[in-house]
Amino acid sequence: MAIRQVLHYPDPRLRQRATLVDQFDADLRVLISDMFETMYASQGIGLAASQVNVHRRVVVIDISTDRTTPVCLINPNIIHREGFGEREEGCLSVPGVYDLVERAKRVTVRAQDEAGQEFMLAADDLLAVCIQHEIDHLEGRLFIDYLSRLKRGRIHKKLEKTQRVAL
Ligand code: QAP
Ligand code: CO
Repeated sequence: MAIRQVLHYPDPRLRQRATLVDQFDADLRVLISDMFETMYASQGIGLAASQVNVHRRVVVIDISTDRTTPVCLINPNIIHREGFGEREEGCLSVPGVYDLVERAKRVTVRAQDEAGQEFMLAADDLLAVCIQHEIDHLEGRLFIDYLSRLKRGRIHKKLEKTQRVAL
């Protein structure tokens, strides 16, 4: 197990589209366990493989407060959406930035587990939002893409600077 480095906006690698997982092997299991470890260590509720610079369709989520309800989605697809709601989002790749985003209130997702077995998951509220947010990462999309140009410009300016300091 290892904590992996999380890419920060505006790193262009966050814009890469992730490809389908077709090998359900030991490498995949290591990736998944590292992703959970990285997410738990940074107090996150969701992490996509894209954020640790692995451009494969893998997502881990745990929205429980006691951190005991891990959910892993491989090759996830939203097959049903219902309703709309606005909720404050953040992202480990956009540290210190939180803002409201409108998304579907309920989703049904079809995915594979780490053994390649297909399953469906119906989610609402925070879990539904988190699933949509993480699947966006696999497409190279970030929650700040839904904000106004003005807000995005400010976020870009702020994080571009801290990125430079970090190098
Ligand atoms: C996505 O985000 C999400 O800025 C997961 O300094 C978030 O886990 C979906 C985090 C909210 C729905 C609602 C962000 C940790 C964690 C930060 C996260 C930070 C430390 C974000
Ligand atoms: Co995120």
